[in-house]
Amino acid sequence: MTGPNRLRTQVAIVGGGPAGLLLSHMLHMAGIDSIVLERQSKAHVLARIRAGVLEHGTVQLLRDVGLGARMDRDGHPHDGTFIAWQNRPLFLIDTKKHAGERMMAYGQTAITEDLYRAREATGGIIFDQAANVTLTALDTDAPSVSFEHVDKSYSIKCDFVAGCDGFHGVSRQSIPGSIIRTFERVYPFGWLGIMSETPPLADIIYARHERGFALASQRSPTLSRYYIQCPLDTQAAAWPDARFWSELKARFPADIADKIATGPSIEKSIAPLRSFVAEPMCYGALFLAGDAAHIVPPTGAKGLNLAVSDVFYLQRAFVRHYRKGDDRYLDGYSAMALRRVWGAERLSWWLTRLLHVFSEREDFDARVTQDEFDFLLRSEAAQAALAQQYVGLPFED
Ligand code: RFL
Ligand code: PHB
Repeated sequence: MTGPNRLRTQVAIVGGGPAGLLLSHMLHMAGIDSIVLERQSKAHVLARIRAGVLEHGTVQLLRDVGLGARMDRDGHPHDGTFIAWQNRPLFLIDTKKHAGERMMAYGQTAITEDLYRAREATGGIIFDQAANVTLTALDTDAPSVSFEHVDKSYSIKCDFVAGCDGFHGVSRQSIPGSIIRTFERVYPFGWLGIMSETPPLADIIYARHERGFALASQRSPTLSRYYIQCPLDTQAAAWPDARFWSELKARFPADIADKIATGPSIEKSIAPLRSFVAEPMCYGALFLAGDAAHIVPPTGAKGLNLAVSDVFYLQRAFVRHYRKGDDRYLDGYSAMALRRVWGAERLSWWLTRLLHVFSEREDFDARVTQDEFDFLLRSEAAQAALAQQYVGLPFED
């Protein structure tokens, strides 16, 4: 190991997922330099299959920063998401009608590819396979980040550190325990997801059935994404494709199940469900964004969208700092970001409770949940409230 090699940048960004790459791209557009440190290889980052549904604000922001071309060509805009509840009429969370805005099905994998391409085209510095990333002197005016790459060690002097390294990253853990407070809820089930090269259903549909929750989603006209609620100890190997398809179809009404085109899966994985928030989202020169600060269960499709809104607030704060010497947005970053975070946490928690089967739930709770859905079917006001939250709250000025 040689080094340390000394580097200097304005913003050191830990994590090269969507939050870190988008921040780096937006800072570059504003003339602010950054270095991105990513633990995994680029191939690994681009192979991860995750989110698929973008809020209107996310779509607009990606267009505004020059990342809209492929999304507008290949993404699938839609008027909302359906809920197929066993023995009840099909219900649409109608974002077009109640919020005047549409959503977009476009995969996180594709967004990450678009971001990598944009950063590489403009000479962005991304160290992938960066090992032992360590944040130091965060509460001083000389913060730094050290790491190892290939057979060299490096130390970056910077003005700020952006912690965009996801739930398992080092950034949040670098905040002293006496400063940070965390809030958590774990759910007694996960989602088993598959990707298949089959034409998807025309719409995104959440299914609520006594056998458990299921979801039909999409990535392209020839690529489908499906999920089923599963026990936490489920092994993907115990779910050969035939078993998955038959369980999936059993959870949808027969007329929808008949339209699901089956075929070999090209990916199969299990994700546990968790709600988590860390407060505050900053400490000295460190600012957290995305999954590094908060996790939502995927039921509301909010995780990636929250990462994008955090990045919007954070880049604006850095731009004000460097251009105008105005730290109002930096000082207010955590409080402003957390207002949006808690809104999404509440919606994701509520939809998760509404749509999943909790085996330990008392009969009383099950009836109340049933009534919540029946009220939604009857009440335009409840429909509008859900649609406004699902489509995403506007960014604050
Ligand atoms: P990421 O994507 O986890 O990226 C963090 C990056 O940091 C790297 N890293 C480190 N780098 C350097 N040093 C370290 N010590 C490091 N530790 C970690 C990691 O390798 C990684 O590359 O976080 P980010 O950027 O904040 O993005 C968040 C989103 O990925 C996440 O919220 C969404 O995927 C959540 N999500 C969904 N969000 C939506 O908005 N809409 C959806 O439809 C949606 N569906 C989903 C989802 C997440 C899912 N899973 C698998 C949890 C569906 C699923 C199944
Ligand atoms: C997805 O397409 O992966 C997806 C869609 C809706 C969700 C979560 C994930 O709520």
